[in-house]
Amino acid sequence: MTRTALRICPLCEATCGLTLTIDDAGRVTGARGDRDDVFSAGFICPKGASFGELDGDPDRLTAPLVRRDGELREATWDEAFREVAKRLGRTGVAVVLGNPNVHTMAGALYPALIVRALEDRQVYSASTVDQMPKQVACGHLYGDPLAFPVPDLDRTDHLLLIGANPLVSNGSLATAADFPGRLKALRARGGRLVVVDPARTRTARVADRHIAPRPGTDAALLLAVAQTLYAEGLTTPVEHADGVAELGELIAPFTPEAVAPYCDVDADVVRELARELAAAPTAAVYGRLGTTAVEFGTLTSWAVDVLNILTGNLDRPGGAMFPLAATATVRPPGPGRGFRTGRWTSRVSGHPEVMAEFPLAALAEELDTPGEGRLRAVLTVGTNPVLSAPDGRRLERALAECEFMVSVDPYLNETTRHADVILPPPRPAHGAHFDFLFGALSVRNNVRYSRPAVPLPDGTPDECEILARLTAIAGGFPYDTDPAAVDAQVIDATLRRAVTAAHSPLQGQDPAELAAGLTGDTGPERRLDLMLRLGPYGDRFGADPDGLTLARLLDHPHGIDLGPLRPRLPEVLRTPSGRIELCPEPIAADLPRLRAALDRRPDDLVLIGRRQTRSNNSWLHNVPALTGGSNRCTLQVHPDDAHRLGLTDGATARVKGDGGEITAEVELADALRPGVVSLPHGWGHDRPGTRLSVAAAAPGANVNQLLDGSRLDPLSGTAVLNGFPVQIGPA
Ligand SMILES: Nc1nc2c(c(=O)[nH]1)N[C@H]1C(S)=C(S)[C@@H](COP(=O)(O)OP(=O)(O)OC[C@H]3O[C@@H](n4cnc5c(=O)[nH]c(N)nc54)[C@H](O)[C@@H]3O)O[C@H]1N2
Ligand SMILES: Nc1nc2c(c(=O)[nH]1)N[C@H]1C(S)=C(S)[C@@H](COP(=O)(O)OP(=O)(O)OC[C@H]3O[C@@H](n4cnc5c(=O)[nH]c(N)nc54)[C@H](O)[C@@H]3O)O[C@H]1N2
Ligand code: SF4
Ligand SMILES: [Mo]
Repeated sequence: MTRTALRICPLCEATCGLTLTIDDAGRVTGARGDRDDVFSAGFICPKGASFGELDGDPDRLTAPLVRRDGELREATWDEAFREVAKRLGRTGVAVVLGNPNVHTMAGALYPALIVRALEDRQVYSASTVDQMPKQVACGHLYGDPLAFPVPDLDRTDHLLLIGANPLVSNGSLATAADFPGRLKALRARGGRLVVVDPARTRTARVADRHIAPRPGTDAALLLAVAQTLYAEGLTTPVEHADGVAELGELIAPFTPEAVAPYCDVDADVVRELARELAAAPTAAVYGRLGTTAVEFGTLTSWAVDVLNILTGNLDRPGGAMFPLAATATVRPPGPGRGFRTGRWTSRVSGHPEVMAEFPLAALAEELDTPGEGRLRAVLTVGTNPVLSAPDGRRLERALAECEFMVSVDPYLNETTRHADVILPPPRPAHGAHFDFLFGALSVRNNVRYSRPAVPLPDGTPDECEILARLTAIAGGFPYDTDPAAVDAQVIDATLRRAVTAAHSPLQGQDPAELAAGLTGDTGPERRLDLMLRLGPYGDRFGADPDGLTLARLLDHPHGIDLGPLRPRLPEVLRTPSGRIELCPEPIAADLPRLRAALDRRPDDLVLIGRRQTRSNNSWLHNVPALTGGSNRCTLQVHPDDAHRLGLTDGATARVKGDGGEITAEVELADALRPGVVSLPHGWGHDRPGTRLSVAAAAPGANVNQLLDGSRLDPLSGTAVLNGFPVQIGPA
């Protein structure tokens, strides 16, 4: 006998609804798209389809591991938490958070509590190898680093897509199930798709126009587009923007002619881009990893929004809009405190903090450099920085030497093999799922929740419980503190604020009484109920009887559609002026660096990344159904370059960068711009002491070993993963 259960897919930002088939033994035997899902309507990709195989991976850890006499051995949960409480300490701890935290409830609900509970800590995350430049740009423009405009995909007439490959990645910072179908629909309704990417990607192939600039030069390209808008009188700025005239002066040097040789894009093409953008009834400019993990990441991210603002497309249907999540905090409009970075700096290299984080690329030096203030201990949650961050070799030496390391991770992999304690979350089928983050990035407002598809065995904690217990330990409480107490405390604190806040519908009510009225079977569910009820669609504890509650959401297992995106300016703005600040001082101060780059001699060969359809960063290489075929770690080289470098298809190449040397199999690819080579990341599964039997059989090479951690976008601390120089020859 089999049954089915609904489960939102946690494997990428598209957040597709899946229908799982489950057998009597609780094994997931199949996954298909849930046709009734209000957001994804049946869409699924090969990763989602192998949910069952991933869920049942025999290499997944099923019990904690604790290091005894130098070896990681299985232990009980009690022993493992006791060991953490004994050795983690509350000072000198690095908290390192990885990508899966944006895909789990635990990752949304607890890391901030752990950080706050520690007395003295440093925080690192995948943000500084990913989207931090966008956050800095939005922070300065809108006063809120989490106010991301997303392209209004379903209504736009013109999409200018820069450094993103949603046909492979399925979209990022623009949550849209079935991105391919939505792009097809855009073109079917007469809309236009323009792709800017040094590689002719799968997305570029379906575009009306593909422009292939030199990697890393997009900031200049986009500013020249903006400069053309001014020069030709094509600006129609949104009414909430300050600094329009000042901006025109600031970017005046970036004329199409001035940037053309640097970008290797004709000045006329730049002008056409500007005219098309201005002429489109509605248009959205959208950039992703090729605009963030680059030398001028923050400037490029800022330029993307500048174009949306100057063409009047920010915050209007068909343009770039701010989603409104069901769990968003409702705040009265008005000026805010604005956004600042550099409130403190890192010990070794003096990197400014950005959103209270230091660059992930600087973790190794903070760990291995002796002196006062050196980190003692490391807590990793869902991250594999030995592969995903620059110079993994140095980082792993540092991890091996640190006093104590604990990892919350289902795998014994390149990073976690250095831990003293590994706390594995259970199979995804055992977990509840709610996308706290992606509601704020969704191209259509919606809310969906999945309860666990398969009940957890008694005595096994889910990831929320694991992190709640770590929160208690970080706060100095006994290792066996009831995790529910952590949730209860958060609920109490939130309600105490809500009953005193100005404009709150709960003013004067009794927090304890309100807390008693929450529903949900677990602490995290009660916290979700609270956030939904206080949120913009919420019932506000009865003030709006038709409003959203957890109970109401549970009555809609395929989710609730909350409608198309709606204009939200000026309510989203938190700048001191209460306006969009187009020319923030830190950004203006970085422009001379870009201007200087225009005169630089281009590098002979630069490397960019590429994502693979059946992969996800560093951790899906152990699922047999997703291995092989296109999912291999090959160095793509343009045939002209290969000829010049003495490389042939299938040969082994030696690749050298600042941080070291690797070898990889050559794959000839005329889809690349000459002078550009490409390697995917997340490979390099050849280290001893891991438990990844499938991945180890086809390990690939770690592209990030080519970096030494010194190439960063200075405003955001984000590593330059795209467009860095390499030397290549036959092995
Ligand atoms: N050269 C290069 N490097 C890159 C990139 C690139 O494009 N080029 N991309 C960068 C980007 S965008 C990102 S986001 C980072 C990602 O880098 P990381 O944040 O390090 O993420 P992953 O490599 O996906 O590793 C995820 C880890 O989480 C574990 N895990 C999986 N599921 C769960 C779960 O449910 N709970 C917990 N606790 N753990 C889980 C996995 O076993 C694995 O150890 O890589 C970056 N690195
Ligand atoms: N299948 C799959 N899906 C994923 C992931 C995965 O590993 N596999 N990872 C997930 C994660 S963590 C993220 S952050 C997203 C990322 O989502 P995307 O950003 O859409 O994915 P990428 O493939 O990294 O796309 C970046 C594009 O930028 C181009 N590029 C590189 N350098 C430059 C440049 O200087 N200028 C321009 N204009 N373009 C450049 C690259 O050729 C590439 O096509 O994908 C997510 N989805
Ligand atoms: S597109 Fe993303 S969310 Fe949808 S099934 Fe594939 S991996 Fe899962
Ligand atoms: Mo990412």
